Amino acid sequence: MFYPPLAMTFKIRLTLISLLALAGMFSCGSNCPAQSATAKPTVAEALAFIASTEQELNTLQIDAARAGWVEENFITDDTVAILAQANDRLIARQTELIGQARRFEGLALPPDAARKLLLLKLSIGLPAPSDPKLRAETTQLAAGLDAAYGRGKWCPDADPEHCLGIDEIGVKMAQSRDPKELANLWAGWHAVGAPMRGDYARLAELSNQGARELGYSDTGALWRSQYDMTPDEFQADIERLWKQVEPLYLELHTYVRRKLIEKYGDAARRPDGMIPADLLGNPWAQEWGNIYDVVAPPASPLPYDLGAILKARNTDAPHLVQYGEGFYKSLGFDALPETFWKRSMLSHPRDRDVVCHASAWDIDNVKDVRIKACFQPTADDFVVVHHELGHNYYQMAYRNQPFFFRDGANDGFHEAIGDAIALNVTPDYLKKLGLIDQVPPASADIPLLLHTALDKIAFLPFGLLIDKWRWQVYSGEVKPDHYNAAWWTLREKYQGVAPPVARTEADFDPGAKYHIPGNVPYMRYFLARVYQFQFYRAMCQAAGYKGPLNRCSVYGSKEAGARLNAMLELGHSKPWPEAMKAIAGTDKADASAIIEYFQPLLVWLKEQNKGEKEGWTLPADSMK
Ligand code: X8Z
Ligand code: ZN
Repeated sequence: MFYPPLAMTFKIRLTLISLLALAGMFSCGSNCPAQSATAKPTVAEALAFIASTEQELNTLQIDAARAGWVEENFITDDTVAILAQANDRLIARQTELIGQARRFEGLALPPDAARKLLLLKLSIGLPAPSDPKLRAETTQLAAGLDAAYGRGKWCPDADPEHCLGIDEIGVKMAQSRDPKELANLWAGWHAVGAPMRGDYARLAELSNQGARELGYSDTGALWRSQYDMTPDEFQADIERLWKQVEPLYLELHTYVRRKLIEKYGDAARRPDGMIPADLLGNPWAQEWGNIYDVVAPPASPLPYDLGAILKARNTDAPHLVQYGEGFYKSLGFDALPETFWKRSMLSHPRDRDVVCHASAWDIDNVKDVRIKACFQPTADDFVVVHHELGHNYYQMAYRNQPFFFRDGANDGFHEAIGDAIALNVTPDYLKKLGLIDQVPPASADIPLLLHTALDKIAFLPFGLLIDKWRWQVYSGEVKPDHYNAAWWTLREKYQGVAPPVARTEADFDPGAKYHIPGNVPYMRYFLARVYQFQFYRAMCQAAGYKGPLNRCSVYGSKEAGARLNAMLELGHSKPWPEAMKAIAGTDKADASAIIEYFQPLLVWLKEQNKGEKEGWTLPADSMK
């Protein structure tokens, strides 16, 4: 998504133009302290600048949020143009304010004020050149790419009635067990990316120019600067976490590959040991829970099929969301506001193009929270509901913070809240909801853990590689004529998956993943996979739970809710390690909780994989 990515997933972060914004002057009007261009600025001037900036950005942000909301709910040439203009104003003003704030550098400010100036400098998600023509080109390209994804369809034949959007393709790829059909669906959806290549390359170039004007080497460096440590330290921290979890992924990959070969034979077998990316139940092979039935241990079907139960009960989208809301309420959080139900888009409208990819919004930075999604009664969407509500409850928890602190401790925190809550959807909890009649015996733990691992563990290398690709693109290490090859080099290296049909540079497969045309940074989701288990374990401890981690549900625990809220209400007011401390008692990201959660499965997988060759070989030209 092109407007600052936070706009879509949690809020419009930065904002529009002000008539008060005269060159070299603060927009504090008659309240401006006396000043001159050369005089050394005072603390009072800095505080006045911050106060007026917060007010201005807050007001203007609402307009940009509305433009984004309407465009994604009703994609037309006009809404795309309106969005581009809103973001043009937003980025222009943001860039000006960052420039003006430079004069306060080196001034001894109160810690909160210094942090606000730092956040002002960091919080621009799509930097653009200050040349108005180039900036307009940037915002138009970005809005166009977002719309192109939303409009994307695969038409298997000449009848337009048969065209499929990504929500329908997602369901078909989850359910089909026919390798030919899967390859067609995969290739059909990935064709959506190809026309985006030129625009994407130009957008990266323009965005880099904007980043350089702001003092960063490229847009990737700006993105990596958002984590209360240097970009290099951040990269090292990511590698540390990946090394902690990589062994789990290798075991899962080895097991799943064998089961797929048992099921599909040659269609799944490759001499290099990689898995064809279309056989994993998801258009991007990012989460594999949908193929549980294919890889299930003998005589161990899942004890219940949540998707089938929801469907049999004709659970509609609002009802699905009410399940999620019920969980948050049980922890002591408020009900969702009336306006949430009136203004959210919860199902695919019949008669217009929308961006179906689920997102949570905070339109007015106070209480106008909403979800935009095309929910279906599936187990996947049961999780997505909790995920999106996690964003909305975070937004509501930090709404009393000043403007600059109304955000997550970092973007990974924002992505982790709802997932941490969804981990509590245990058999015990489903029985409490009346969705199942009986809690399955302890022997069902391995099937349930395997199902969860297919989503959570399988995702880890995917979450890692998307921005590894984008960082290479932004740094210039990967040039446009190698976009697709570089994408697959990373997919092969980290995930051990291969394209089911031949790829060339006529394809642009990154474009078929929402967050690339949508300009949403992705490392946040990798971080969130680690954080969510830390948050979940901390809530379980707060609730006084003592058993195996995978069976914990804190449903109804006000103590767990209070522990969570202690972190949520901090928003972005403190560096993220302090927020981590507030919930988990440690100031480090740490994969020990995810490892603890899956420990029984890891033992089981190792047993299953005995004698099996682990891993895969990479093509010689990508071994560097
Ligand atoms: O994009 C999302 C959320 C919205 S913030 C639905 N997720 C990533 C994805 O779908 O690729 C959640 C998991 C990863
Ligand atoms: Zn999210």
